[in-house]
Amino acid sequence: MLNPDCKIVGFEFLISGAQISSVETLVSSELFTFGTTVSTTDNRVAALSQVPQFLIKQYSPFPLLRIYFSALTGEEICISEIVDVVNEDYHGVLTASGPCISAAPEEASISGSVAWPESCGDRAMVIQMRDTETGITEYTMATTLAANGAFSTSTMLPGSYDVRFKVAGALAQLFLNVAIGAGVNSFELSALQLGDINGDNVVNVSDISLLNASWASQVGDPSYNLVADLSCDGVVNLVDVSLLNTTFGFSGAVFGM
Ligand SMILES: [Ca+2]
Ligand SMILES: [Ca+2]
Repeated sequence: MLNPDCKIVGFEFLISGAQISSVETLVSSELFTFGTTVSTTDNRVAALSQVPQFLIKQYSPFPLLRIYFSALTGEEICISEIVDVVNEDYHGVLTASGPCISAAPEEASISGSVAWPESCGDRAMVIQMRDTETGITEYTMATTLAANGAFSTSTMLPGSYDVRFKVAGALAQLFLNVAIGAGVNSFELSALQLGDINGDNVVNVSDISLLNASWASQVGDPSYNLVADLSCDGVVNLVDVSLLNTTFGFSGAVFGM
């Protein structure tokens, strides 16, 4: 609301693009008390002050009402018609409404990179997003770590999240309490710790067993397991055992309680 020329005692307008359910007054009752009625059948909001109160002149726009809606019915939410705004003499005054607002929720996505040998090629990756307020894991997104070390996700709602990255064969990394805003959000992962061949986020004897199962195999062999080929040189051998030993006993990040 902006009323630099006259005091206001009442107003009535229609909303399009959303099915409104209720309104809340945002003006202090010490300044101005008005009874508000809402017609949900035609999305009408009307208000009239209690005599002898009026809304004093406002020289910059200020929030008057918060309008709650139960459903979106269009791509934009608009004040489709201002029926009237009435001044202290109960005369109608000149009115205009601002632009419509988009009804589409804002969307965010993640894009990131990590140091990754090109010889390792594409690798499966899972990104999980846990809402920091509710503790609910809102998104579990399967994506691909590309041979150049880049990855990205589909869209999500902006918010505050704990974000967990798990690349197949590597231990998970966790970023806590990240503000994910509209648009692309960038992440830089630290060096991946390889050796989690069975994918349980721990490097232990189970992974050694799987490495043994593809021992001396090469790319194309039925027993070749690319996740066991930690060095990405196309063969599973002692080099890979040495690499696995550097992370043996380590475990990756998990969402805490
Ligand atoms: Ca493991
Ligand atoms: Ca190897």
